[in-house]
Amino acid sequence: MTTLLLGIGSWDPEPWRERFQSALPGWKVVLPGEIFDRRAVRYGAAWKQPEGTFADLPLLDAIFSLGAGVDHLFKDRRLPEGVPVVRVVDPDLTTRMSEYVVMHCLMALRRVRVYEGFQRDRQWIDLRDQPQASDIRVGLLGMGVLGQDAAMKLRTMGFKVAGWSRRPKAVDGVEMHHGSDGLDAVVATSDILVAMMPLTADTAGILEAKLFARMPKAEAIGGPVLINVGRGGLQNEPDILAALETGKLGAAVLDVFQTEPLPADSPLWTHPKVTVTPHNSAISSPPAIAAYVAQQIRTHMAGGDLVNIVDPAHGY
Ligand code: NDP
Ligand code: OXD
Repeated sequence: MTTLLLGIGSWDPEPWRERFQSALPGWKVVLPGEIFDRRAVRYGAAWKQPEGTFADLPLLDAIFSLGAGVDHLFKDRRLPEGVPVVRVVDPDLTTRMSEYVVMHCLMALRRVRVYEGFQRDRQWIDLRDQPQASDIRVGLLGMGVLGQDAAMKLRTMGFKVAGWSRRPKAVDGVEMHHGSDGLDAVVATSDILVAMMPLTADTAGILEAKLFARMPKAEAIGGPVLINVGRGGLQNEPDILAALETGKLGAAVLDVFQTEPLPADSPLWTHPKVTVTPHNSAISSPPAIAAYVAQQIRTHMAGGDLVNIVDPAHGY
């Protein structure tokens, strides 16, 4: 029986199996460790799969990441070469991400953390100094599917938006920069810096002390704000903590971490200027993402092309 192999490491696989089973009637949906015919596996779908999940599958046609990112696949040393890796591009996930980014930019603009502190102390304080969104510059590191949607929605709220990509690109209403020279230009003019790019050999550790030192003072919002929704491997956590202490950063909103789940003894949990969320700024919802993958499988089996295949040479 034609088989889909689900390699899921950090989520409960059963809701995914159920969804795929109903999206692909007549298929067998199996998990690593179960007994199945390896020659029957035509497709794989993965989120943080156990190493080697997709090795020794002679008729494997494609592997689908169950998220937008694919770093979890490329770090598997036994990932079969030459099998296309497809990522998620889906409005459900994109919308969730933009909600998160716009919400945290608005919270920084309206000094929500400061007012929560006043409320805790029963203090009726009005800072009066209230910038408009149009006074605040948001820099988006990564201007792909997610960056471009967030840019459009941030502009609708009035923010000034700049973006950074690997290759030159034009995006309506956004001041675009690219390459290593372009990074300086974006960082130096971003009151709020949002990391929305993949973790690759080129981007690992990019959010570090030297970059924070180049951010503007952003006094209107109490200091520059870092938002990382990309990957934990982009950030140097001791540098973030040090920059918060010296005031190089005014606040950090972190959805992703070097180690996930974030260890209980991490000082990030309790830092008064840090917001921690559990890597859920844009969750992959089983109904939406299983439907997306199943549609691609049907198209491919009917002789059509897969879309949103990533380039292994660039790692995204
Ligand atoms: P895309 O591939 O559509 O966009 C990636 C962007 O990053 C592109 O603009 C690309 O540049 C840019 N980029 C990549 N490498 C570099 C580099 N070396 N220098 C400068 N820019 C670079 O990805 P998505 O927008 O769909 O997703 C982005 C990332 O968001 C994912 O890879 C994942 O890590 C993360 N994510 C996190 C989630 C969460 O819940 N926290 C949920 C979903 C995604 P170019 O345009 O030139 O190719
Ligand atoms: C993704 C994620 O890459 O959820 O989609 O991190």
